Amino acid sequence: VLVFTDLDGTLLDHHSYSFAPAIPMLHKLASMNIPVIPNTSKTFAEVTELRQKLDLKGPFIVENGAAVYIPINYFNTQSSDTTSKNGYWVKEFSKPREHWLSLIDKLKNTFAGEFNHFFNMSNKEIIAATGLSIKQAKQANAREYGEPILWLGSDNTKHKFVETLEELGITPLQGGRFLHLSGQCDKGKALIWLTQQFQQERGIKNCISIALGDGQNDVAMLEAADIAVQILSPANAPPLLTRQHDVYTSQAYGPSGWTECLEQIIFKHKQFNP
Ligand code: 2M8
Ligand code: MG
Ligand code: MG
Repeated sequence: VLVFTDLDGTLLDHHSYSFAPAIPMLHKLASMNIPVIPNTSKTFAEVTELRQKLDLKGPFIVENGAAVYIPINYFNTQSSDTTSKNGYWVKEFSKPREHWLSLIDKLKNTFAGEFNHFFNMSNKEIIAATGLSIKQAKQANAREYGEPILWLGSDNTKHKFVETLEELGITPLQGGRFLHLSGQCDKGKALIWLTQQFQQERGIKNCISIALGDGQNDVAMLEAADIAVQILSPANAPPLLTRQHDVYTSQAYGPSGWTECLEQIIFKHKQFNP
């Protein structure tokens, strides 16, 4: 069993970024040897700090599926499609940030004054938009692959902006606060790739994946997993899924809802217990 989890609005509270209500369940999953794999819009810099606080030692997925980081020697063999970087094996699914920044530059005249984006924002502006601390705001801006866009204009112009991108073959992903621009990657593709790595490594065909998320950018991950958990969010309506089976929806927000649904799943699938 593998647990793939979104962070903002899911394992972390949308406003306070606290994960306190999830601590007992994190301990329980650790005692059951079930890896908890962050699958998030956040950057490598943000996740490496957070996973220490969460006491997670395994792989993680950053910037909406743009890259998978596996601690070196977490698996016995390195997959040939990964590179080694900063103590991790890295599988990349997106072009670098610069690519998306130059594309955004080309759209600036057509959508003048309608949006701002992280590269162009001061730490103060990022803090005002997110409620992060200055250190966290810098880590959030240390992006390798994609670019978060803060929409200032109307829903109508935002819709036109998304259409323009889609005509260029780009599918932006909507997070709790920002529209994320990166390559043809999403949290679902990254989940599938990493699940295959676990299966090859363990010589088994059917690792059960559980995915938890609260936003539109989690849909691909929730569709790709064996069990999907929609976490209730104060910021947006639950993500619309096409699948009907093995879907749980939390009653509580964020980390409380995270615990609530994992308790139900573990109770229902008693075979998960060692
Ligand atoms: C951004 O991600 C969230 C994910 O839902 C959003 O779009 O609202 C990212 O910039 C991330 O790096 C940052 O930590 C987060 C802070 O709320 O916002
Ligand atoms: Mg979220
Ligand atoms: Mg997210």
